[in-house]
Amino acid sequence: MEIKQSEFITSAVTPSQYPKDERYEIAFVGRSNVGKSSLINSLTNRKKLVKVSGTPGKTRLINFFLINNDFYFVDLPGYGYAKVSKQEKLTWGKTIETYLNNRPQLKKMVLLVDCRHKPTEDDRIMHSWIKHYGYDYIVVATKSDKLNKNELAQSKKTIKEALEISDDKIIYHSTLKKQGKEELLINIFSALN
Ligand SMILES: Nc1nc2c(ncn2[C@@H]2O[C@H](COP(=O)(O)OP(=O)(O)OP(=O)(O)O)[C@@H](O)[C@H]2O)c(=O)[nH]1
Ligand SMILES: [Mg+2]
Repeated sequence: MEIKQSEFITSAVTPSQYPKDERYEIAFVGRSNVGKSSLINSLTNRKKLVKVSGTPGKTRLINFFLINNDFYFVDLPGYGYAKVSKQEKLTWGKTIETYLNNRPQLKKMVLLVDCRHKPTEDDRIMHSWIKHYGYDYIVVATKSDKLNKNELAQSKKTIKEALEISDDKIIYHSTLKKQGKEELLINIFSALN
């Protein structure tokens, strides 16, 4: 599995700003700073396709990237960043819900959680939205280079319990070690076929 081509297409908040295109989409969602942009860069073999934030909580827009001239990666705005106002949190929720509400071309959601932490209340709400809307999904536990083998086993147990999911719903990924990349690409491509 390989991504040979990737390009930024557009940023959007409202549906009228989404690409006018029926091509399939894979959407990435998770807490601010969890590593969404880094993961997209890793999968596309690009260092700077998506800006990796020094300051978390910067991405307020939905960003669309055309992959292999065939489908889109959709980088959704990160949630759970403490320093944003209540109003911004509402806007975030509305932006994501509007996107999820009417997206027949959305073939899979990638829900990112930090492998070092127990999934938060926000993560659990996001997970329940995905299930509510009936989208296929995979959970990616990010930054797996930060844990040793024992800690990884404990992390898996914690994430599985918190989200009430089975083993085959979680992939561990590290941008530093490129761990989990091939497995995730296979998972994504299989949703597109
Ligand atoms: N060690 C390690 N650090 C990572 C990994 N992935 C991301 N990071 C770091 O985590 C920080 C946040 O990464 P981003 O990719 O910007 O996270 P994001 O989810 O896009 O953040 P927002 O756009 O603010 O929501 C950066 O400092 C990255 O370098 C990883 O696999 N391992
Ligand atoms: Mg980002």
